[in-house]
Amino acid sequence: MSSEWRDVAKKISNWGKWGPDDQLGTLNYITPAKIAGAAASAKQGKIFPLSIPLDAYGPQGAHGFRRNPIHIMSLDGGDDQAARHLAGWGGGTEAMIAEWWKGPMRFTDDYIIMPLQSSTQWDALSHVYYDGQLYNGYPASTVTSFGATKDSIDQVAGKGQIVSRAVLLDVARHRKVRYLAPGTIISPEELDDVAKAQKVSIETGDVVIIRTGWRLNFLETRDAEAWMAGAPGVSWRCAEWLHNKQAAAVASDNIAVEAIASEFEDAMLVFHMLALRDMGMMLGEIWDLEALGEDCAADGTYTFLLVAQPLRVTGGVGSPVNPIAIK
Ligand code: UVW
Repeated sequence: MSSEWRDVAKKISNWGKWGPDDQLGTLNYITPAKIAGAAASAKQGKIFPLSIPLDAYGPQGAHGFRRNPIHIMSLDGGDDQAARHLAGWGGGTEAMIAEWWKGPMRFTDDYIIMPLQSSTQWDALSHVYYDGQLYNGYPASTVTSFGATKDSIDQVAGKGQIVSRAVLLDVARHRKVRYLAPGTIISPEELDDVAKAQKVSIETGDVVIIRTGWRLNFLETRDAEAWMAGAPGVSWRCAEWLHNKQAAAVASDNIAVEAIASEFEDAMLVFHMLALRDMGMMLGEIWDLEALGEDCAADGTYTFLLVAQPLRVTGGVGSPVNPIAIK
């Protein structure tokens, strides 16, 4: 059994750094001065939405606990004659539609049913735990059937916390491939090489966004199971790299930021454990970085303002997000 990652976990732990009650973790690096500075990196008025479509055709496979979002219409354009057809139906529905439909106004309504982790998303700090504890030492039992009472996504959303400067590290373009080969593991040394080639440095409070091109693999194959199992991504060793850079958060275009193939025989998703639980660093997953990557390569500007507020889901352990990069 390897204890190497546990030694690193102790070294990079941020527990207590922002006080015993902290639930924001490395988002604390985003100060008002940082936000004001980040706003200055929006110079050209170019906007890049970084979410994938929120629909039933996304990259979630048919495994146990997640599905693609399901969108259902509860009132549509075919309900124009609803008041006439409901005459005699009785109850509140007939009365309401008769009243609301008496003039020319009609409206449409819809629902979305989805796991909060099934599309472009943020993982909240309560999404992963080990040895019975979450970030900052809270017991895992604080994530109850009613939701996370500690380290939840609404802690972040309620404070409007995810606005900062972001840096795109385009690993796929650096390697001159459309997307990384299945199972590729990105080392911290490679992140340094990419940053150097792009002439950017990571500053305290930056959101680091790593492009693997893996979104293109899904669009080509539409094979959700293979897309997850073969996902390239960062090595567990990149957690310490991000810690040393004092990054505020990290995001990527794959399913887990890290490569799914484990570097340890006896532990999965080690980067998740180190980032979320030990460092208190949120992970952004399944982001669409294609248009942004092309633009950054074209103008040589890999830094921008990022506005990526999660939904304010009370007790949520994650949230869908439509991140916006502004150059
Ligand atoms: C897990 O893999 C547990 O979660 P995600 O990749 O959505 O963070």
